[in-house]
Amino acid sequence: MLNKLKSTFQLVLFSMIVLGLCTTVNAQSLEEIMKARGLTQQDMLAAAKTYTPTGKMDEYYCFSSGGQSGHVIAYGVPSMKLLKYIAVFSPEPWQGYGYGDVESEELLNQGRMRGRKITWGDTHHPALSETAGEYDGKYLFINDKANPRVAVIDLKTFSTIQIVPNPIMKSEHGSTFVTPNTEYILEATQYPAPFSNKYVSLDEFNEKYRGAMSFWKFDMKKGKIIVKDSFSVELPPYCQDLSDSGKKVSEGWVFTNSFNSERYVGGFGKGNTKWQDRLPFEAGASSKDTDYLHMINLKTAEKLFKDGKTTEINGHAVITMKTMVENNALFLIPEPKSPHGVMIDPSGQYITVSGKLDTHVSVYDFKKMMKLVESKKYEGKDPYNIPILSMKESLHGQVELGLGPLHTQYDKEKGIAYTSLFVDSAIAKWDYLNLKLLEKISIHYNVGHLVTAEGDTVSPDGKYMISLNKLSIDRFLPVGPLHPQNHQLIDISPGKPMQMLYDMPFPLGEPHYALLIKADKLKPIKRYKKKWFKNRVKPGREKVVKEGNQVTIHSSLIRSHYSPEIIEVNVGDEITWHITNLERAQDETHGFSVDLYNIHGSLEPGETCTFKFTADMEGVFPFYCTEFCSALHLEMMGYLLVKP
Ligand code: K7E
Ligand code: CUA
Repeated sequence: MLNKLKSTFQLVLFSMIVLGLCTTVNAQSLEEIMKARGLTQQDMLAAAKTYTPTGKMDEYYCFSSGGQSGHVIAYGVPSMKLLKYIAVFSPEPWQGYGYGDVESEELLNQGRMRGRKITWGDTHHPALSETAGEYDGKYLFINDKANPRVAVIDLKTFSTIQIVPNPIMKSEHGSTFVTPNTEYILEATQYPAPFSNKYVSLDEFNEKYRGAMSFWKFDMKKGKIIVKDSFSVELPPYCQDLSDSGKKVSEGWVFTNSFNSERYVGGFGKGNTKWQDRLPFEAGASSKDTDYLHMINLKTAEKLFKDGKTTEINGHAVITMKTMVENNALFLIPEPKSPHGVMIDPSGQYITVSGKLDTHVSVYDFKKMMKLVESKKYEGKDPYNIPILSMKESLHGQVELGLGPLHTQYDKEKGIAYTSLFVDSAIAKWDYLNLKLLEKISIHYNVGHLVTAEGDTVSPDGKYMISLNKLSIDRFLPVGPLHPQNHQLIDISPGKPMQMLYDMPFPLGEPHYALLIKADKLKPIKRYKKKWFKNRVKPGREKVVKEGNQVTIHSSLIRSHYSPEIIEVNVGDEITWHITNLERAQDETHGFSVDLYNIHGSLEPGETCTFKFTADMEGVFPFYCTEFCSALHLEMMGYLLVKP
């Protein structure tokens, strides 16, 4: 409260901080603003911590999954200013993604599954490429839970460069996570299904339905997943959930948790006319007290793959559970039931698992787990003959944090972690070495994932945390029954209580995970290089080439005209239209739309795009630049004349 500020001097000083001015501001007016807008001193501090004056840049990029939009969203932190929607699995017209541009159509076609083009994705977990366990700012990866695929995004251009469908999974979730030098991108199944594309009765669930962990080999130099060097490990039909790669002491191992190790298959529908006759999935899937944390030896799996100890399924190499077990490369450890989240601490030794239905968070000690593995001390075997390690002997300990613990992130300070509490609508700060709850902060409302600055690397930054909330209820102006979600920025500076700084509505889909990376690690380009495009049109070499019904247009554009401007073709002609933006000036993007043909492109400085379509409609079709690129932008147009 203002009256707590004892002297005018303090008020002036405070005002200076808030407004970031070097000169003395009018204290009276600041007081008036606070009064008029009902702002507290805390509010003013939060404003000062996030306000980023015009022209000033943010300290971090946040890359958030875009949920059902199939996109990824980038925004700046601490300002929470939106920067870009990166089109990945869904067409996006502004970026000219999926509207006739050959390159983007090619990408969307890479993502075909069983021959079908899929034009959306349910993105959950972004991962940044790492070198020695640190973000290197080069590539971003994202998964599609609904149609099991992973995508590669180049952070030089903030655009998607590859989509790889999973040949054996029917749904996935524990993806994307990378190994410490991005040798592999992990992808784990969610809902078990047969690896084949054939019908298999649910009566054969235990025998024929399977989970898996796929290891996509990534080539950092080429910026590409090398499909033929990638493989999967067969897993039991438990619903594998989230995954994480070991680091430092646990490097070479990979972890994924699971739910429904009961292998319960529902429910109402199958011969049951009343749902009361059988438990629905959710109840049947949580009847046991524990599920299984899976522990996979990646180094051994890689060797087995290279030695050809695999089975080919749908053209993809799969290592069976049997082979993995025979080679001491697959283990299970009980974990509190229906967990969600397995996160490895910066040292690689401690693994945090939260059971949604348990108030405790369990901290496993990798060194203890390895002792059990090395001494072959097993508590038993699961129905697939996989050795089970003792939970008690693997645990470092458990801490009671609150209701519905989900995901964990780490702090710069040793031993400090943050865990989201879905049911409590809070985030707990706790000490996972000494197993103590330290502090809680309320969020609004129902947090899923949370992210701290570089919080899943070997050296987290602390400073900022973002709570990725599922509900926003009363935080924003109402927009009908479908509310935006709410990203809340929280100050986690050491030695002070956590402070809520900012609410950002997230209006595109339900984001799950997000990552925060230091802005200076990224080096995005300002214009495309000529040599990247084989169909580049040199100025003065524009032309239209007709061979039968094949029409190839080599055109260029620069403020404020297309060359050529008039194109005459016959109905049925097949058009290949190469367009080069000759601009060198920063941010001088031109658009390209052929009216009524559902064609739209974004020609960024130096870029060449190719559009392919059949001129199957007779008539007159203006084409024009859709970006307001200059004073004569409206004049930047031409005609496509299609003769009968
Ligand atoms: Cu918790 Cu898909 Cu990681 Cu949603 S997931 S929140
Ligand atoms: Cu180019 Cu408008």
